[in-house]
Amino acid sequence: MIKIIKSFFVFFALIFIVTTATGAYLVDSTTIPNNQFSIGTWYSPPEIIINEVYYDVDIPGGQAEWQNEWVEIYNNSSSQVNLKNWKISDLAGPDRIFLNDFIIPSKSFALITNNNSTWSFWPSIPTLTPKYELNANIGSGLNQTSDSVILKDDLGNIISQMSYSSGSDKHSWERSPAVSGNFILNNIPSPGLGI
Ligand SMILES: [Ca+2]
Ligand SMILES: [Ca+2]
Ligand SMILES: [Ca+2]
Repeated sequence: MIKIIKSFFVFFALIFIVTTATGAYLVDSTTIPNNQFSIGTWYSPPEIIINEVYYDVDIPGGQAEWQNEWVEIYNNSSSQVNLKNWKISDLAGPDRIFLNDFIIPSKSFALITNNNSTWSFWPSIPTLTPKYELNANIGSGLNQTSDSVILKDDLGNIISQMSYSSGSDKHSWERSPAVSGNFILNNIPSPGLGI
């Protein structure tokens, strides 16, 4: 009897040693060398919308037309956006780059002009409206009857653009309703505000 028990013990001990040594019991996963996975991120540009273009300047005192044109944009994204290194141009170009920080809070308007003299002509601009001076024409300057405004991100993707092929003295082109509407000729420009 003892001999039988010893034989069983030796038998199972051998099975244990063999299976452990070969790993037969231990392999429960598959490893594929040099096979790496990463989660891709789609580029989702922030939603910045050209909302108003003041192309036909009415400034008493003879300010140069192209110094005081302005473009109003709106950040329709859910977070603030810094437009540093973004670009704005007209149809003829060239691109003008926002070389400095240009931070627009979520759901807010912001304004772009050539010269900071523009702001003094528009006391209605809300105090907190972000304003950017290019110290250069918007592109080559906004023509009175036909031109485009094009906004590109830092990678050169066109984020928003509008074109017009007619104009009226001292009017702006503005979206009505604000942000979502089509452009209409507006005889009461509204920098920093929607209509
Ligand atoms: Ca103009
Ligand atoms: Ca132009
Ligand atoms: Ca406006």
